[in-house]
Amino acid sequence: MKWLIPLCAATLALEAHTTTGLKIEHRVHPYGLDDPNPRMSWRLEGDAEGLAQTAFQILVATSQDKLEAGEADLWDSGKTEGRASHARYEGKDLPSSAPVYWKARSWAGGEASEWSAATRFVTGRIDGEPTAKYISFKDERSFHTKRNELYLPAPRYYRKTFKPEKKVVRAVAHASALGIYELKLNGMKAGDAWFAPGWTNYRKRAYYNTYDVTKLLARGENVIGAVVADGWYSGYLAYGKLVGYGPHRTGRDIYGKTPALMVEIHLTYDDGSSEVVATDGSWKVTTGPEFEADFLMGEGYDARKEMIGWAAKGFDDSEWESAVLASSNGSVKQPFFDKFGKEVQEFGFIRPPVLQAYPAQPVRTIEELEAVAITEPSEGVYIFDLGQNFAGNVRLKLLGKSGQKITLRYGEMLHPDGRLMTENLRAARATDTYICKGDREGEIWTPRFTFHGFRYVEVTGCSQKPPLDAITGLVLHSDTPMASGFECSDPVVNQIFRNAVWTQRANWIDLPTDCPQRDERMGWTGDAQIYAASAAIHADVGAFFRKWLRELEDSVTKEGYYPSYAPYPFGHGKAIHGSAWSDAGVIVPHAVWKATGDPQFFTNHWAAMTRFMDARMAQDPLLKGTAFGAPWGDWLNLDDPTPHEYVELAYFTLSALLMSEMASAQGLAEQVKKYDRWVAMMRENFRKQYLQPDGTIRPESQSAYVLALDCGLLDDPAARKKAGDRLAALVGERSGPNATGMTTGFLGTKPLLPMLTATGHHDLAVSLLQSRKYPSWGYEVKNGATTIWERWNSYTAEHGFGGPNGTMNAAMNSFSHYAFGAVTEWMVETLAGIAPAEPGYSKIRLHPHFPSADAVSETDTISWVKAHHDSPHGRIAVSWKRQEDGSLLYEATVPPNTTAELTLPAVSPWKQADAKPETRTLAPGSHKIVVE
Ligand code: RAM
Repeated sequence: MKWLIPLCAATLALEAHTTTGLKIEHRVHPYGLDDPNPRMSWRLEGDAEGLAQTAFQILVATSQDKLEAGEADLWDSGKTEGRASHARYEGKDLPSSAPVYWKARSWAGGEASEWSAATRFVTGRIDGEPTAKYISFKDERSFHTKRNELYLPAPRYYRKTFKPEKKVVRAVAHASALGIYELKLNGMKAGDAWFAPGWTNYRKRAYYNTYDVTKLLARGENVIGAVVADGWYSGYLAYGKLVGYGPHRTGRDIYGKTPALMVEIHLTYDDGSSEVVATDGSWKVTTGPEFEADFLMGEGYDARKEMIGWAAKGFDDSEWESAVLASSNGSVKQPFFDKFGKEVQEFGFIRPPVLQAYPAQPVRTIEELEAVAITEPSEGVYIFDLGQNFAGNVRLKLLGKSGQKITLRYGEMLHPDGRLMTENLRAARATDTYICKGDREGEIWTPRFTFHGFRYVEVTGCSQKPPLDAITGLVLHSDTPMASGFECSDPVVNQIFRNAVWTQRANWIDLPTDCPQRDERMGWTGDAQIYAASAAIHADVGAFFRKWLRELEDSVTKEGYYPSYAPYPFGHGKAIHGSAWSDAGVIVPHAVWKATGDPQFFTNHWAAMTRFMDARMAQDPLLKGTAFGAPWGDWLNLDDPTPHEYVELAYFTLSALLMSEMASAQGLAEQVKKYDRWVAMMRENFRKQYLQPDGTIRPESQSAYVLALDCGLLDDPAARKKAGDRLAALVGERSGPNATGMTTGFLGTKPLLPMLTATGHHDLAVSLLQSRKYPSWGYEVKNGATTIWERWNSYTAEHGFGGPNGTMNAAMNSFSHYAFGAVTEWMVETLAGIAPAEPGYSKIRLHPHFPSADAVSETDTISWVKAHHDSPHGRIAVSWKRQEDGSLLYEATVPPNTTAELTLPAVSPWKQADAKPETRTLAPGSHKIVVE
């Protein structure tokens, strides 16, 4: 044993600890929670070495005063023995549409902590779904049928005045829309969400958002206002226009023709009685300054038409029309075109059969970006550089004359001559228009019902060169708490990590999208499954995936297959599926369980997951791997394809392995047996069909080896070693002075570095990570990337955006696609060495992997790494460093209520390359270790 442990910062004496980090259903203080038995969690904080919970107690009350007085009128869990820092609510029925207060404390080493700070959430309609009627404007226009003509209707403004009869002590609103909406009360915006109520298959389910509007209420007359735009419901959606899907192949009105609004405000009076103000035919409706508003096409705003004070008292709405019940617009049957042909469908109002509380953090403005430069590639055309590719909007600030038209266009890249590059946006017009009102004090505008994926904004129509602060970037995304950090001695690698995190942020707009800029922005399942574990490292994505997994299940085909994207807006009941894409239905629940420790991610979906596996088995009963759905395979590989059937066998095996693990976690012994049997059969079929006597795989592609190793096709250690060696050789064969030799696509890239490390080629893995040659992550960074590109060859210095002789499709070329960013999973779990050994990190695997001092020839080999992850138990932080004397300095912070298994070589890896690893258990606290 050569480990030297000069310092263990933790003290042995027991110190007071605190109970903190309270969450309910993976959110901190949600507005709108409709689970009758929500999951409540907390964590322990304190410096005492080995701090571990022995018991907990939760108090839940209907008011803060009661909670503070210890009067838990909803639930007192009592002192409950155990280590789990989460429990399901088991108190009285939660009140509907009401604030609820709770706190928790924990015991450790015989000592109770103080009570945590009280936290609050607001319930949704626990007592049933909202019953308010959906309202619309009277829609008499004929259905849009022209594919080649854009149709962009104006959002509608709704207004209602009401006078509470008595003194209101509490007012809780639930609101939803078919479309997207913003709600106001007495001129003030309720909540801070963008794009509420999110994207669902509105024909099956919609969400409502809950707001505590007590403080927005006034005495006497009150005004509710709402603006409703097309959003996902009836706006241009995904690649519908491009490929000719949707009613009349127009790509819009996918779910219905006329957006609709639903609001109910629950007023509780001081005498205990209550009243509900809800949408009905007495509301008024009109259009406002926005003359168009569409996710893909952009927004137009005529400031001269602003209606000052429209959502407040005293505004004259006598010119406004009366709203109508959405159902009164009647039936609208139209031909719908999709992959499966033509079908006449209903585009009139259909009330979503399920209305639930929005289960995740909303999309919010997370950050503002100042412009870093302005260029003028041609006269009067100003391009603002925000310095970072992201998704969101801008705040425009300018001085203009009444009627002056300012046009904003958005792009991720510039052409070499400085022009905005928009070819890759395809049919997304991504253009906003602002018509000035001529305010001498200046004008400020932010579009509200669109977003773009961009770094550059082109501004035209100004009378003179605008100042730098004329444009501010608003970074929007689902407000998942960010949870990771990584730094090392190579700045290029640090930028790779930042690029991945930014790409996740740019694509976390209500659901995991593939890209934020072009006419796609869909929840592609292949991308999501590849990236899910990385996503869960970078952010607390529990609530986010809780929502999306419902969308995924809502889109399952009648055969039982998970679709290629979810929501699946085209097909209405039918969907394309495919190997590795459909597997998201199994892989994502597994990944989120591992990260959060919450089994509901698979228990809630177990029936659908089982049905999927059985349906897939039914089409390949001998489990040989047959073509399964669309043949995307190792998507966007570099001329090194892997057969579709092979990909199917690999992914079917992987899913069966994960199903077995999740079945075992539920104690389903028969199902464990079933999946284990399938795995054995598939391994045998793999040996027969693909594995050669010399240990090579035919047909040979880099991804064939990677998948055989990663998906569990190859279990024999000697065979794995051979496959790893051959994989390394294949990369080597293709490498050269200007080439890394990597050829893997979406499927092969994520496990490439992990499998090289696992088979003894860690130095090669590190040199690929650190390479600046083509293709690599570093090549992107060298060429200015601030996000991860869709393709290795999205841009090359030689061929620009179009590939050699324009052979590459510049239109399908996103600069913000996260699949290749999944390398960050290996960076944190393997290079830094932080991984969950048990779901939710209650047991942590600390197993860093060190490159040889001269592993990398292009640049200095990484000599130190620092990383952290904020787990459910608190921050896990590690660092390692190659010291000047060749020894290894390792430091780790292990959070309370966990244990960590640390594996380090017995002798410094830079003194003896093949020193045996040793594993030790680390208790919560800080640890500093020198390996000589
Ligand atoms: C592209 C999407 C996505 C991928 C599919 C197969 O259009 O952007 O990334 O999963 O195709």
